[in-house]
Amino acid sequence: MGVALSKLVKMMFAKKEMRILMVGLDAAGKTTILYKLKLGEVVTTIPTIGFNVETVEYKNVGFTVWDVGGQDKIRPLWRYYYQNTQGLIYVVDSNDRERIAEARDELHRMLNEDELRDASLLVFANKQDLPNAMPVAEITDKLGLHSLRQRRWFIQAACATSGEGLYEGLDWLTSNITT
Ligand code: G3D
Repeated sequence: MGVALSKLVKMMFAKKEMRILMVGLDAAGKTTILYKLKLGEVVTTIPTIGFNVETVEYKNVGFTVWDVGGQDKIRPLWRYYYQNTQGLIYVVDSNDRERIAEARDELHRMLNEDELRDASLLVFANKQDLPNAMPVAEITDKLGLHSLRQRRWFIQAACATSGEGLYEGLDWLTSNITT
């Protein structure tokens, strides 16, 4: 009885809608990742001027993707997408040394949002195929990941164009999401 009940509870939770947000600065490689994963049809919507959102529904999981950074006036609209978010994927262009500080600031700003308090964080250190790409340890340091408290996080080296590292990262995320 006890076991059956706990199984049922697990199944009910498995059916729960959940949301994964994938964000990062523009040109980090988010769209490339989304298409490479072949989860389904990617739908692009523009809820308001200058705010472009891509979504894919895969089973009971919704993936929502947009560019962080830029205009302050659209930021409050992001909150609409924070609800039910169990996983945050942050994509970084490992080759973009000029904007790594901006990428760090944007990441920490999002992590400070109350509704993302319990979301697990997966960072894709993307574009590892490029010869001048910063290695994972350097990106970890520059993003200040070690300073994160009470947050489950993981950084994965990736190359979105070849697909390398993508499934390893998602495996971690799905095993580390609180349902
Ligand atoms: P975004 O959705 O985060 O804005 P995109 O970024 O997916 O549009 O990618 C921006 C550019 O980076 C694209 O090039 C894309 O092909 C390239 N890119 C994405 N991932 C990788 C990678 O792992 N390695 C390399 N070398 N390039 C990558 P274009 O030329 O189409 O703008």
